[in-house]
Amino acid sequence: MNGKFMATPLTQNITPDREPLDIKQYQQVGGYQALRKALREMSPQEVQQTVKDSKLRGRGGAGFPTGMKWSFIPMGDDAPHPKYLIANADEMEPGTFKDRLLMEGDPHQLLEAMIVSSYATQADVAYIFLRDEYKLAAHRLKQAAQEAREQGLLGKHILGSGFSLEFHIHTSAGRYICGEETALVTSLEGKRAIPRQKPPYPQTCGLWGKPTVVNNVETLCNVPHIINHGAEWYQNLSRSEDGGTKIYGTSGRVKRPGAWELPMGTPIREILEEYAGGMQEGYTFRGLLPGGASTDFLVEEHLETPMDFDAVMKVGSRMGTGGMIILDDKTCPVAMVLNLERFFAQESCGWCTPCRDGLPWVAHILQAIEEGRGQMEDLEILEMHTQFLGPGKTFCMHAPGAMEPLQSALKYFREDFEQHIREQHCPWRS
Ligand code: L3W
Repeated sequence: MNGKFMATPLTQNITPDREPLDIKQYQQVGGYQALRKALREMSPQEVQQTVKDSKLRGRGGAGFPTGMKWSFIPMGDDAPHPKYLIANADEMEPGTFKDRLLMEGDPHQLLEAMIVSSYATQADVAYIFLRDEYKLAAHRLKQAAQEAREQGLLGKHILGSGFSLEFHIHTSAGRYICGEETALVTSLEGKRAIPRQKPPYPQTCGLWGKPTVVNNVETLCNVPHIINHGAEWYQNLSRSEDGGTKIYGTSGRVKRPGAWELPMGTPIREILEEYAGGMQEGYTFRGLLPGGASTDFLVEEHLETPMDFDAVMKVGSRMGTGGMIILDDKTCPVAMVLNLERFFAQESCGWCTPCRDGLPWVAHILQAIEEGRGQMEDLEILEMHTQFLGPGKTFCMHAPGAMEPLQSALKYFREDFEQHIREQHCPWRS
């Protein structure tokens, strides 16, 4: 899966075109050792502290410190039960396919991670909230869970300890907003998937009002390795302040679109040129969205930026999921942004007015510009919408996320928008 960099804990067992390891093979390469160690040698608080010390941050897009998130879960005799742990596997961010690789390629790794993380937070029930289209992942995870149950690694009194865990796989309703943790929880309760007010955060008031941890799949998969090798080892894998590795992805007109597990903080140019092989013949790089569609464009001047949460933020975007979408010179940036805004408009849950009505309006204006019916004033209207639909103006971060590619396209590719309007047609269409 990767080239010269060998410390790839998350993907070391994944080989394309091969069936994932069965439980026996997984155990032969050290699988379930972290679970044994956690249950036999560590208290839940010690597991939490080790993850905190590792500086693991959430890989779903927001980068919230994982150990800190766990520390908000009520512990001890007075804690309300049942408590829940949910793996957010509703991977629907455009350009993002890292969690799919992890689940299809090494399902036992995720299971072990969830059992250890449930022990750390003393969860009674664990769910995988899985994107409906991920049929192969569902099949392999079900098979892995069955094997784990048969070996006493899941269910009652795991490995003869006092810790028990009920486990379910839930396939999602097929909406992007279900990946937002409170909409996910609402959907899992069988209701319409709309986000809830935060605070209270799910850690104190989540599924059916009970303490709930929601972590991304890639985030969780780091946990067994941190427990096996320690926080310092994990931190040292990284090239930046944030610990560990990151699965970066590329899509677009690069020579080798794909995903690579690399040290956190690997510079963007290195990922694009050494791993993705640079641009295809005849195509020139114009920009990229670093972490799925709901992030701001970066351009040539940003290519030396290390891909980590803080460094990408400093240059005006967010690392997000690390699934980079590349824009080339033969693709119309207006058409690209129109395509994204149509997606976001369709995926609005419809709960709050600015998002429900604003996103289709943005898509409508972009379509007019793309089809050569735009006016210069439309650019001001689009700019205004990036404010009307910005942070704090809507119930959740769906619409503000949707405004990130638009506002940065208006900044970096403004001349392309103006050319469409001046010439009353799309220069990329004959
Ligand atoms: C306790 C506080 N907990 C924050 C927790 C919170 C959550 C996590 C992150 O969106 C982004 C979004 C997408 N006390 C807390 C606290 N937490 N403050 O930390 O929370 P938050 O609100 O910063 O973000 P979020 O709502 O979880 C995630 C962006 O990711 N994104 C999309 C990714 C999509 C996928 C996918 O399809 N799989 O990953 C890409 O950039 O736009 O901004 O757990 O409870 N004071």
